[in-house]
Amino acid sequence: MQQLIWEAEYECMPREDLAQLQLERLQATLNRAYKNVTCYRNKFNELGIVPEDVQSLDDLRKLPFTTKEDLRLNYPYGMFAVPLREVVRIHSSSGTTGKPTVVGYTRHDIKTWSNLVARFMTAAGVTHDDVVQIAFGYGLFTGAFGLHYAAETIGASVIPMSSGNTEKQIMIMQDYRSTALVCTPSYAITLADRMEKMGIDPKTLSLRIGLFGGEPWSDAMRREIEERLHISATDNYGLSEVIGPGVAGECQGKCGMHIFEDAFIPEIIDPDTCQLLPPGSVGELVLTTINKEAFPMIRYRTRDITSLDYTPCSCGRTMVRMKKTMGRSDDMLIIKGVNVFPSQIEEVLFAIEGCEPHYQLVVDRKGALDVLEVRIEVTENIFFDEMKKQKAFLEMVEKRIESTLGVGATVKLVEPNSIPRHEGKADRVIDKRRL
Ligand code: DLL
Repeated sequence: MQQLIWEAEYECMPREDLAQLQLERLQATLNRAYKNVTCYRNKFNELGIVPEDVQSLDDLRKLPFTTKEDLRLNYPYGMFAVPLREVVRIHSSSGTTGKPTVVGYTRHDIKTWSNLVARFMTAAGVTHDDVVQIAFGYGLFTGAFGLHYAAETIGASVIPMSSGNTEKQIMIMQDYRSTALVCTPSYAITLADRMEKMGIDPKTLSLRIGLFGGEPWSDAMRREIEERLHISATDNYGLSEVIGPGVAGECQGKCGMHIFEDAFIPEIIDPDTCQLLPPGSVGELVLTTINKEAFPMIRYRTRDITSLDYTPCSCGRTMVRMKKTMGRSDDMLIIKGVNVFPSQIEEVLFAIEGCEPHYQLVVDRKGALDVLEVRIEVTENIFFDEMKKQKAFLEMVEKRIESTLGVGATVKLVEPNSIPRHEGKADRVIDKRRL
């Protein structure tokens, strides 16, 4: 019964039925957006398109893309498809430059959102018996409220701890016997480090599941978190412009995040040419919302680089899976002509014994070339080892980076605890070219 309340019945739908549902919802969304949002109407008119031109899902490709720039130009409420009096919640993107983007939800949207997040939390193993500690910051960021409402929808007990205050966070985890942890993967590492320092063995806690999202993280980092916190760590993805968390989440098979296709239509495009790419290709994820009222997004360019996997999943869900994202195209570094994502370097570092999970990338320009320095914290043992051993270690790390990524980097060892720790999303790149 509960499953039906959350609309989870869509998750195992035959794909032909899903396509029919998507088309009906898409047509209704396009009609509302065209009628109520000047920006969409103008874009459609420029191309000579009306919503009735979309008669099949393939027709989606005729439609114009929406970008962050469109949201900026229509700041704050220009993209809303309902009057403000119907909006019950306002959130904002976590962008650090320029004006933030503003997103709104009707009462119905809040219910849709809670159901979607409840679905990935359930897929990850959360039940009404869980005690869910939310360590995302409460505020304009969508992370905390998104998971909070969903955990309540499931009937779990929610601890709205918010971010930071790491020692208190750990004390509450112990005393209130939290079983599920919600935060960014980098904060999970910060928590593990602090527990180690405080002499607390995570095995003595009740924690069993981690629901991590909001930033890219490698499989190597997942293994590290799972081992150190003794939990099952799952990934979930979303972005405020589209809904917040609740776009996609992993099931317990952990082989990609199921995108909730009854609410979003995903496409993969080449970020340079904007051409649609065939199934399985790596490219930029484009999302269209099909059941949101206040803030419909048509072909929104997420800038996130991933690929879609349509092969059947052992869990029985028929919804497509997106691979862990490599990061945003804006975060991609081009070093000596080679495209490098910080998450690829993370994968290499985490596989090396003696590297702590704390690193920083410094990009600079020497003459006409971009150069990369990888700063890594090392275990106390290696740091205090004699110079010869340190040198051999550095050479080994540099070789691994070069052979995996095809580009050279200078590796520098830094003192234990010298790289800033993260309470929310990690910021690991110092780009001196932009200073
Ligand atoms: O980070 C929404 C969210 C909150 C998702 C909590 C999951 C959990 P924004 O602040 O708008 O919204 O940032 C969205 O963060 O475009 C991605 O680049 C990145 N991102 C989010 N989740 C993941 C993930 C929230 N699981 C931007 N893996 C997105 C990789 C992610 N990147």
